Amino acid sequence: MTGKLPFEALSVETLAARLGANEALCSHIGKDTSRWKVREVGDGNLNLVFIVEGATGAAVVKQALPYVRLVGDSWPLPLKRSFFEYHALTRQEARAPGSVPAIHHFDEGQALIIMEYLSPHIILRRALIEGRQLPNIARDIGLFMARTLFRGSDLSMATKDRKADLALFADNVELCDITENLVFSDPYFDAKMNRHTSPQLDRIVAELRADRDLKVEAQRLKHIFAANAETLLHGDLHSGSIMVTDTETRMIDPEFAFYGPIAFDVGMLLANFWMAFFSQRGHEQSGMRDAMRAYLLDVTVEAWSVFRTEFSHLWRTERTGMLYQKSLFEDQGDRLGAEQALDHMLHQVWTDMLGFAGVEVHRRILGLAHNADFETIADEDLRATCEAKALKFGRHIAVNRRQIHSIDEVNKLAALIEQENGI
Ligand code: SR1
Ligand code: MG
Repeated sequence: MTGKLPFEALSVETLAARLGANEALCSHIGKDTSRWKVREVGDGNLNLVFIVEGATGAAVVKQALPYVRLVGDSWPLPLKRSFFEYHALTRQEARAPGSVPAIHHFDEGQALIIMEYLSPHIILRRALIEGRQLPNIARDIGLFMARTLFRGSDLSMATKDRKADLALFADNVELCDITENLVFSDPYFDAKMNRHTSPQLDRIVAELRADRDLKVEAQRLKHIFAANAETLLHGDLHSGSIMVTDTETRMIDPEFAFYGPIAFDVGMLLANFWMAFFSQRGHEQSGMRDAMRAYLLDVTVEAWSVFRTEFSHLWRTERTGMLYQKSLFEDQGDRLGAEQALDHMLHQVWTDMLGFAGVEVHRRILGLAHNADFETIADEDLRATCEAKALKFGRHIAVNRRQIHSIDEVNKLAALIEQENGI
């Protein structure tokens, strides 16, 4: 296939005929297409994802569709998101080696990426719903965030390169628009595609939407998201964008990548652990999940601590960009000045991270795109109880983020809300 053919969506039936001559794919799985087995496994909101197994191996073929899969062709979405995903993956691999799947081939015209088949990895969200405690995820994700977010910023890159990259990713307009609306605005009014567990949550939802402080805070966060082009973000770093085994962690799906605030990836990620925490009550059919709840809070502590430590290490050892240049600090014998600036920066990331986490919790319960942590709780009253607690928690950390000083304080609040009765 060449990039010059008009775009055509692949199917299980056509994939072998259309990609049978693709050298990159054949070199990984074998060229005898009669032995290829093709499955479509995409369960995300946007794309087609095929697993193709051949005589000598397997690969993933991911193809963007010209519309939002979750909604259908009434919501067109440009194919170029595949271009941004490809370029984000190459940068993430360079900045945090081994953290993303290997790319075998990219075809811009067909909006498809052929990449490493991760096996026996499963989606982190699924593992957390099953109650699996994975020992390495906090460390792996903390390192990934620190390395990609630091090395994609003006703290590290030559400013000419960063500006060129900023211009490249600035065109990811439609995916940013999804986040701008779905995360920061739609949850806070009666937007058309919203849904929530009803009637159980109706009163709470009405209260949240009438909450002026919350609405203002959500818009301040949207402003930071849109205006603070600090670094190349993953842009959609939730537990559905991470694949795991007991010992390995890989980040996938960075099609929402663009230049935004460091705190956004961190906040979205931690929000998903806090949602996993509040959803555990709904998954206790085969036994209490107290240990899992404690594990999930520990993960937030460790992920934040690893992020901070690694970011600080890179600040001290790789600060080669135009921001807080060493010529103003260390080279003048003012090491403490550099430490003071680092403290300020981490404090800002902390405060904004809490805000982004709060609105991410809200949008997964009130907006269009829900998450399986709550959705798989079949008993609607029980689901609503879990969701109501998460909503309360999300509101508190978003609105009071400037008064919260430690992750232990956040987790104490989560534990207190979790123990409350009713909704
Ligand atoms: C219409 S897309 C909805 C959500 O799915 C993606 O995974 C992003 O999180 C987006 O907000
Ligand atoms: Mg995705």
